[in-house]
Amino acid sequence: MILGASTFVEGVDNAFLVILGISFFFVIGLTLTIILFLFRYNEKRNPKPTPVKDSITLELTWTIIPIILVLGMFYYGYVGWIPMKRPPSEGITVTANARMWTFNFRYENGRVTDKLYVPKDTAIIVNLNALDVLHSFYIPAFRLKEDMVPGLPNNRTWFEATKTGTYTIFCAEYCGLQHSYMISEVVVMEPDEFWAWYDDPDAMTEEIPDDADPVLLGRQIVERQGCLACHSIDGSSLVGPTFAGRYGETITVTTGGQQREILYDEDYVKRSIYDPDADITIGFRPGQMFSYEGEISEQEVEFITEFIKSLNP
Ligand code: HEC
Ligand SMILES: [Cu+2]
Repeated sequence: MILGASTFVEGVDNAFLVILGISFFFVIGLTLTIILFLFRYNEKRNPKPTPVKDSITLELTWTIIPIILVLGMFYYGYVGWIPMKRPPSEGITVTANARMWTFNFRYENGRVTDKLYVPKDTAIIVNLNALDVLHSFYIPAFRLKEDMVPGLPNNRTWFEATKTGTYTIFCAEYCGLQHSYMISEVVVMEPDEFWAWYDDPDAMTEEIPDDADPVLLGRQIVERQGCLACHSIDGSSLVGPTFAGRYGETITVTTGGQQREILYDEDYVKRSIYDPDADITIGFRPGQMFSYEGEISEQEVEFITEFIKSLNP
């Protein structure tokens, strides 16, 4: 079987192999029977058909055997599925946020990352939080897939990784144009390594050094937040307008159904981030971008503004 690294792997793989085995048995068995009958009972060899009527043996055979097979499939499927539905009460809780088209992960100590870092052999309870549309949290190596439904209370899943390494997380629900870019990774570490990472004070401090380059910081935020899935920096239009060469221009937007001219300045960038549907850029659709209020601070908006400014020729 392909690489597996969680406690669910055995249950899911067993169910899969049992069903696959039964399917193979029937494909081969039925094909051989068809071929055999083709020779044995063709018109030349067997000119007079003998109808079979009321064969209790036959009836019982094709009732009982399929029942056993189907219940067998059910049994393996059920045994593999039940642990997924029973998250343990002890474990590390992480909140996975999904939005078009990125994941991020928030830990109980406030740490936010774009990859999911977890310790080996520990139960991880994942609260699933979809901020815009339906997404699905899918880690093939863990045999884990759970829909992320906006507004669904208690939407969660859990897993326990059994091998260190890096495994892919996919979004498995078509969620718009750049859906195929909605990929992240889960990094499984040894527990002591994980706790060192988790408690790392350097990673925790939000303080920004005085000599940090605001343009670079802005770029990092824009990359981390997944803005570039919708906004190019080379002048081309994606889902949203490009960031390049717009700053300081007078642009046309629709505000409350009325078209108006407006200056693309710091206030406009801020309003676009916190209340995207207030001014709709001409040629683009409302309802595509969702507010980042509460996720992007005012200071971060300033860095983003500096970054957008830097894209002017
Ligand atoms: C899902 C796609 C999507 C994502 C993700 C997205 N935006 Fe947007 N954005 C749009 C669309 C569509 C518009 C144009 C419609 C409107 O004005 O609301 C827009 C408009 C804007 C504008 C006004 C641009 C102009 O030229 O008029 C700014 C500034 C902006 N977004 C910044 C951001 C930032 C910063 C992020 C990341 C934190 C981001 N956007 C993430 C789709 C997106
Ligand atoms: Cu998605």
